[in-house]
Amino acid sequence: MATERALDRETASLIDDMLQGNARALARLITIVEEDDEESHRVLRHISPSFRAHRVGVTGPPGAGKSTLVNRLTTFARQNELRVGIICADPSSPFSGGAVLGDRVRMTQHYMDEGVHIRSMSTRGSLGGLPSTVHGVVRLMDASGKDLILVETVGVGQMELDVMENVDTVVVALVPEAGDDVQAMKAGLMEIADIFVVNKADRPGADSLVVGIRSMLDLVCRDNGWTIPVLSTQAEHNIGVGELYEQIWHHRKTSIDTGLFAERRARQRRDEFTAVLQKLVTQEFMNAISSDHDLAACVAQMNEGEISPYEAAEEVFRIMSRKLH
Ligand SMILES: Nc1nc2c(ncn2[C@@H]2O[C@H](COP(=O)(O)OP(=O)(O)OP(=O)(O)O)[C@@H](O)[C@H]2O)c(=O)[nH]1
Ligand SMILES: [Mg+2]
Repeated sequence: MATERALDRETASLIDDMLQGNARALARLITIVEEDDEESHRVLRHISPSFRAHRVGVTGPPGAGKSTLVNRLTTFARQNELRVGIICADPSSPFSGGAVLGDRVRMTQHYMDEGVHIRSMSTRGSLGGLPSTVHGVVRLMDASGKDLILVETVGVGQMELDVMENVDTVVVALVPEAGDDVQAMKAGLMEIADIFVVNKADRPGADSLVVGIRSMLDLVCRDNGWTIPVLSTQAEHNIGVGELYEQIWHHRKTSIDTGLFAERRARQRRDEFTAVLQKLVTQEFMNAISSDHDLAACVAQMNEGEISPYEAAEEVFRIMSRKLH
């Protein structure tokens, strides 16, 4: 299979440089991994199997102040001499209204800092979809020696929720002016949040939103040793973000102590394994179909409506399994 081919010399030396912390090598490897093709798999196979960094997802509705929070959290991390990786996932979505430029403006102070690597990613052009490319980029950032990786998504779709399934701590940011959309969204976000933040607490309605979220949380009590905090922040004015920073590390420590951390990482590894395996198997089967007479005939029958897609898939699977044995 093509993925078994060795890395070419240039990529191998990029990996060496990246492992030494070279930012240009990291940026180039991220570009390779974003392509989500065979080369990308080859790169990721050479990366450590487990994560060193703590990975934090920051999600919430458009304009909630996620990037401003990420920027402030980065400042705290840098004060503690941690190296930070930032991924702004899908900034080109119609929901976030050209946030790439905005994110750059909000994070200018960190753009010049060698201890911070910022990457904006779009879902477009990625075969495996946003979640798998984000995982790959997180892996690279981790391998390059980052201590804290912050992933920002706009929490609206399944893809973004999938990204959040693959971090260690999920921060959900909401804002007081939240309308009905956010009411609906809150239910989905409720399931995944480890920490709630009511940002823009300088606006009216913040206190009652905090109370509202707390009472919703009382209803969905998760008996896992972690009480989900509901914090209020003013990211713009750097108020309350210190506490958020503390709570992130507190969540890490508590979930390590209770065993949830290891459980979560094991589940993520299984999911990632299944996703990669599915992709490889599908690819291999598709290649086989185009070069094998029996398989092609079976698919042609399905195309003509003579047999059902279920029948065809099962028949292809049967023929392939026989070949593999
Ligand atoms: N009043 C007020 N405004 C804030 C606060 N925090 C952020 N903002 C402003 O809210 C706007 C949106 O902030 P961003 O950080 O870009 O929000 P975002 O959630 O990353 O936005 P998208 O990525 O586009 O979804 C900016 O104009 C910020 O300056 C706050 O605490 N109070
Ligand atoms: Mg943003």
